[in-house]
Amino acid sequence: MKNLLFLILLMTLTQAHSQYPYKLPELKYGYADLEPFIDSTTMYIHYNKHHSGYINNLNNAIKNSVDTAKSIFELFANISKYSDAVRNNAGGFYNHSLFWTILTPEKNTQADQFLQEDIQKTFGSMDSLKKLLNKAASSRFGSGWAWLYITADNKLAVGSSPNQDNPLMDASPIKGIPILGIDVWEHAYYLKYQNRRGDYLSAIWNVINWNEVTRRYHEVIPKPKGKFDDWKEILNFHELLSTSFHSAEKGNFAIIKSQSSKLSSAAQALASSKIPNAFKSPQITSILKSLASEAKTLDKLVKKKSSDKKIMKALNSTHEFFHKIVEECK
Ligand code: MN3
Repeated sequence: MKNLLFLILLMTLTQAHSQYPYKLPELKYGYADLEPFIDSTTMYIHYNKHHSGYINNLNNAIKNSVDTAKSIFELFANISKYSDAVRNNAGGFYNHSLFWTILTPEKNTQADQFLQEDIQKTFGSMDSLKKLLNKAASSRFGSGWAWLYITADNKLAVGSSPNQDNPLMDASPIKGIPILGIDVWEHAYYLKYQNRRGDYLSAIWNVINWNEVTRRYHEVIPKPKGKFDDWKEILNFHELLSTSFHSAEKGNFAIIKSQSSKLSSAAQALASSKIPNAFKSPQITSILKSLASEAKTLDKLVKKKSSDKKIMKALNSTHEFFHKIVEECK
């Protein structure tokens, strides 16, 4: 638990507005931007009336007390000693501040490789995680929240809490640092979905901001330093290659057909890049040349509208050269 306390301290430093007087955080999108999944009236009332109300009540509940000098995380760490007014409104302040950030109108946000792997390892797949979270949310009796959070031993976990409680509170049976929270109070969905909490829970996945969930994940579990962090050309090339290669393997050639010239340029850029001293060798230089030439061939095949079979062959060979480079760099 020592770790957790340290992290909470760190978060206190990195998160703005985590101390009295608490303020309504800026909403980074418009009230109507999450339509049709979350309607504009609900957003307006939820943010301006409910969230704002929790904040005013929290400020009133602690003004003229020593608690004005404490961070929200210090309040949570001892919340069982406080009145219901402080507990509910401190939770209401924090939970909604998190909630707005993990929603977005932006399409195609994604968990990064590390969070994806962790989700797979822990829950089996992204789909099972969504099912688990929806189950936690739909089976929460009355008002509350469903959470994806990180436990003190750095494991992902799913659970729910009543009212405005959250996993940061000492009083909570589930403990850890939340990275995704779903509000299942009726005020979050009733105008549009009425009693159909399940429909709200299916819809919300269309507006989850995985970039922000990933950012919060790495606030707790730092990204491992990769051996290629100082060689941006190889990272660039790898990103393009991995998206096109894996979908082509499954028979989907749309990505490689639209990206072959980009991939070829990235290969040329890689071949002429400054190789970090740790990896310099005549072999590397020579394989980089072959890689660039194979990527060029691949691009030509795509432009000539060659068969998928020929394209796959060139893509395979590009992929093999890339792995030779990675192996050489050990
Ligand atoms: Mn709410």
